[in-house]
Amino acid sequence: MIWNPEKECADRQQMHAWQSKQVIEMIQRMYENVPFYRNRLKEKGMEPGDIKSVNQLKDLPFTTKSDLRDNYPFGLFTVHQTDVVRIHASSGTTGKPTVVGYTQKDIDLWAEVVARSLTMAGIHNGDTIQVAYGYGPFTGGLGVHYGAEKVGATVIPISTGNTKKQLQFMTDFNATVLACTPSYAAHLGESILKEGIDPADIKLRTGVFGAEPWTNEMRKEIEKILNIQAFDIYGLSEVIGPGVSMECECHCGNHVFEDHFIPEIIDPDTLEVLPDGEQGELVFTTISKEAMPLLRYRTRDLTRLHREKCDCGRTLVRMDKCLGRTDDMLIIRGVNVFPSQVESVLMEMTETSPHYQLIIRRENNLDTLEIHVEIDEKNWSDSIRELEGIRRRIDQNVKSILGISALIKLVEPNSMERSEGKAKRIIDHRKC
Ligand code: DLL
Repeated sequence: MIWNPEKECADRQQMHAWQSKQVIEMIQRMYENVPFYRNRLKEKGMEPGDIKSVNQLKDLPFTTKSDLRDNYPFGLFTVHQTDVVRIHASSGTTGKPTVVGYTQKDIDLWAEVVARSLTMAGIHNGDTIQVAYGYGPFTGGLGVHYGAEKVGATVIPISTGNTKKQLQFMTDFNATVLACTPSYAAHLGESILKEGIDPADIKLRTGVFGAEPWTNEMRKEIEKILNIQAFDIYGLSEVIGPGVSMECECHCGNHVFEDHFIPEIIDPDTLEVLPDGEQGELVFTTISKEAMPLLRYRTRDLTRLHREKCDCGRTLVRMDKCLGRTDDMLIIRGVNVFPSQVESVLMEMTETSPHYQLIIRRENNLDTLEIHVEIDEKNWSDSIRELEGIRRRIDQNVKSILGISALIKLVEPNSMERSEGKAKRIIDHRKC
């Protein structure tokens, strides 16, 4: 089923016309209400009347996370505080959080795009969805919650953590859908086995996982341990939260709800727009949000766009699975390394568990990469020779993918800290 066929299956011409109309209105609103945008447009010698079509987006100025921080907390709001019904915030690792405001219409729009997303994963009013994303300033919990209610599903708003209670609710309330980060899904899967729960008591059918990068190899692992079909949901608080894009049953990239969020891919160095199929930084312009619309917001996420026909019937542009951020890209001895590359190697091996961490140091002016890998319970051994065999295989596979060597350290099953939200995959001592 398709939640909103008119928008999700629109032909390109219709979509283009809709986007142009919305962009023109949005620029006008930004110019009138937000000094920051007014100044940025003036610096480019532009006025709202100059914008006639969405094709001119490429000539407009970008917005960055530091612009959001500089205008903390409400400097980019285009509406009066009396019209703002909700505020979310994401805490960065440093400095001030980024703040997002919503009018009632924005909240309704958010529920609509999440309803479209859940429907894309085959979720319906007969389902019971356990929402194990965090509820609070983070957008995961409440974002998925409202969309799930909109499709008529029964929501278990359990939030993150308390794994025993998660498993109790999952079995007692017959949850059919699990929504959480992929790393927490992996942890819940292994906890089912550890707690001695009969897999027949778990009725899960579908997983809606996102908020952090995860590879297709990790997908296979989670699907196996939970006996479900896993779908990728993408989003960021600045744009709205979860529901910016979603994977359909064809699993060939995430459909972007481009009638609300227009994506572009740029070269992060030259800032030029790249053609479809080329990898670069994802940029979003929100064209229907009221409280805090964003003009060409640089997400720092790296991906590609595709417009080939999808077998599901939707015509919405697709983005590839987003496997890293420009700020997660490690440069180690001059080589670019993403944690997702390491993940794909580890998840292809049967001896490793889905828990790993990359530790980077600088010693005598040389970068070193240490990879801590947790071994699967079945493969943990007292025999040094056996463990050394596993270590050597990981070493060779990592080297062939990354092109540099790393120090591989095997750690005991269940010894690494489990994350309930976004997993911390990198510890970079060079930045400490
Ligand atoms: O993580 C919103 C969300 C909640 C998305 C629940 C999906 C599910 P932020 O905390 O603002 O918002 O973090 C946004 O997380 O720029 C990406 O780097 C990363 N991210 C989100 N979804 C995915 C995904 C939420 N499916 C940042 N794959 C984004 C890879 C993702 N990275």
